[in-house]
Amino acid sequence: MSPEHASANTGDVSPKELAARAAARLAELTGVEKHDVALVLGSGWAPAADLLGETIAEVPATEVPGFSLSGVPGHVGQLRSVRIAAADGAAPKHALILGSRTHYYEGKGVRAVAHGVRTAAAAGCSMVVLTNGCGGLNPDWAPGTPVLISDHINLTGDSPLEGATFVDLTDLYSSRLRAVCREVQPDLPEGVYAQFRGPHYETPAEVRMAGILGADLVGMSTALEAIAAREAGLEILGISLVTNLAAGISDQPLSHEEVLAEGKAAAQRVGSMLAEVVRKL
Ligand code: 8IG
Repeated sequence: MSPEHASANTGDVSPKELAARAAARLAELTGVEKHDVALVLGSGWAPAADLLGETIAEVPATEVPGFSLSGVPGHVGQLRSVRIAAADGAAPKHALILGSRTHYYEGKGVRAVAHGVRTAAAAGCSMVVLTNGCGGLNPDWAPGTPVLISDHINLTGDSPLEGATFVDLTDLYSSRLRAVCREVQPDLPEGVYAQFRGPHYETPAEVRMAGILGADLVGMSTALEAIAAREAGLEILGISLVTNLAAGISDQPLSHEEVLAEGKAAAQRVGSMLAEVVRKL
């Protein structure tokens, strides 16, 4: 193992310490001492990064302790620092864009899943925007519809927290931040997101089950990250992009290609919405 990648050997370090090391390295590589808001960009959201502001630095995730290469096509393994001009002459904000989400289904464990949001907190962020591409249960939500996450149902059977960490999850997806989104786009729908383990999509029966349990959206990310983000003290905004109707809601089978194509088509629209929201935060 080369010295540069010796950081991958981090089994002996606590998650919080590893995040602190990642934040320190990030500050070194980007030249940005403190970030204000972090964004995790999921399927279909990557082009939004270009609309947020001026890119100050872009760093391969593999150069920062605790991050590893993404195994998913369409997911970019880059960490980006973006300067966002403030709306009203106030000081500019610095956004940290995490383009390299580790999914639970990759089997790297919950620490790897939570590392991005923990690094964001260690880098000084007070908020995180968690985005994803997902399946929708509401037949009125055509592919390409952005939906605010109002709450989640964690169906992974796992937690990113260890030990007796009894964290309150009331108002996990900040109603304050959802209201900011509605200032930008008043007709934004909202819904409950169910995180399945994946990587397979659900069966139609599982989608019906999720609906009975109270879910409007089904996906493979976000809930575990939101829990870790809350524990790390971050305020959370969750936005899903419905890229397909969930299995059995329409009579079409699901394909990853369809998911990527829908994401691409919607990226520009949701990207400019997100940029406007972040300028208001
Ligand atoms: I994009 O229909 C995307 N991700 N679990 N189900 C689950 N994850 C998804 C889906 C979906 N679409």
